[in-house]
Amino acid sequence: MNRFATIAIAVVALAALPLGCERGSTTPAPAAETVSLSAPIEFSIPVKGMHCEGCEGAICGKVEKIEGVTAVKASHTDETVVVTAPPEQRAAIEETIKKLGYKLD
Ligand SMILES: [Cu+2]
Repeated sequence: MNRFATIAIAVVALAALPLGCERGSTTPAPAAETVSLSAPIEFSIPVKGMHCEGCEGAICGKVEKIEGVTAVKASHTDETVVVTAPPEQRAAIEETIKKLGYKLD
């Protein structure tokens, strides 16, 4: 009777082990990598110093790589960069444009 109980416990313990492993391996974290950003909104940033399509392209290329940015439209004739992005990313976007050598109003 006693020996049977010991075996039963051992079987339960063995059965629980791979189950625990499996639970551990299904948890790894795609969720942990998604930073929580607000919903993107469209806003326009006045930018001085763009004088051709090359300038527009330089700004678009850099800004669209910023996390959360879903659309960028630069216009040297309007002197604006219209961005669709989470509002908390605005500072990073403006900083990126400044680093490219353009002036913000
Ligand atoms: Cu240019």
